[in-house]
Amino acid sequence: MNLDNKTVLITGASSGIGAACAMAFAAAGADLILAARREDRLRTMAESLGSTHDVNVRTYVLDVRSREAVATFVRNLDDDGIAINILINNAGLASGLATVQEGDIDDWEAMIDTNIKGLLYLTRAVVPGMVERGSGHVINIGSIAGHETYPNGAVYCATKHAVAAINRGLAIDTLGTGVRVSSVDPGLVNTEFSVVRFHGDQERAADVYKGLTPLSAEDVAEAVLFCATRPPHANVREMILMPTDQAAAVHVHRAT
Ligand code: NDP
Ligand code: 8X3
Repeated sequence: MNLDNKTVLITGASSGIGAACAMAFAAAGADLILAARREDRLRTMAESLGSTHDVNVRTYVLDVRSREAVATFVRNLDDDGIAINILINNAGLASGLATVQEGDIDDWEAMIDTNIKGLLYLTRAVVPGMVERGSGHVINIGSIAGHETYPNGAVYCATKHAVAAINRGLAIDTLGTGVRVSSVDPGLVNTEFSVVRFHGDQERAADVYKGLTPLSAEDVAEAVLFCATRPPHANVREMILMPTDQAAAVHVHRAT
C-alpha cells in the first residue's frame, strides 16, 4: 500500500525517529508536514526530501508545549484546506536521570509538558477533523518506559505510561468513527535522545549504547510505516520494538 495523496503530520521531525519517519513516509509517497522547534534542521530536511521524492513537504516551527501555538497551527492548516490523514505524535524527550527525591522539577515540567500535554494538544486539535471525515490514523511514539518503570526514570516512565493510557483511551473514544490509533513503543534507539537526557553530555550519552547494538531511528520508522500501511480494516494497537540485545528496560546484553 502506498501513501499517495495522504498527508502526514510528524511532530519532532527535526531529528531521530521523527526525521527517519519523514524519510520513510516520503519514500512511500506521502505529503509531509514537519514540525519541531529547530527551523534550520527542518529546512534542510525539506530541501533534501523535496529534491529526492515527488512529494509536498511543508515545515513549521512549533513548540508542542504551547497550547495556543498548537491550536493556531492546526487551525491554519484547516483554513488552507489541508486535511491531516496521519498524525505521528513523536515529539518528546527525557530530561535527567534521577531519583524522585532528588529530581530536578524543571526536568519534570519539560517531560510532562512535552510528552503528555503536547501530545494531547495535537491530538485534541487534529482528531475532530479525522472523525468528521470518517478516517484517519494517530500513531503515538510510546516507549518500553510505558510498560516498565526503571531506576531513576520514574517521571519519564510516568509520561510514557500516560502515553500508553491515552493511546488506549483514544482507541476506545474513537471506536466506530473509522479513526485508527496505534502506538509504537521502542526500547533503546540511538538518536539524540540520550544527549538531550544528559543535557549535552556526549560521553555519558554514548555510554548508554556501549557494547550493544541499539535500534536505529530507521528501524522504528519502518515499524511506524508498517502500522500506517495496514488495510483499513486492520489496526496495530501497540507494538513493542526492542534491540535483540535488550530484553527489558534495564536488562541488556553488553559485549565486554
Ligand atoms: P531526538 O532527541 O533525536 O528527537 C526528539 C524530537 O522531538 C526532536 O525532533 C525535537 O525537535 C522534538 N521535540 C522535543 N521537544 C519538542 C517540543 N517542545 N516541541 C516540538 N518538538 C519537540 O530523540 P528520539 O528521536 O529518540 O525521540 C523521539 C520520540 O521517541 C520521543 O517521544 C521519545 O520519548 C521516544 N523514544 C525514544 C527512544 C530512544 O531510545 N531514543 C526509545 C523509546 C521512545 P526540536 O528540538 O527541534 O524541537
Ligand atoms: C526511551 C527508552 O529505555 O531510555 O524511551 O527509556 S529508555
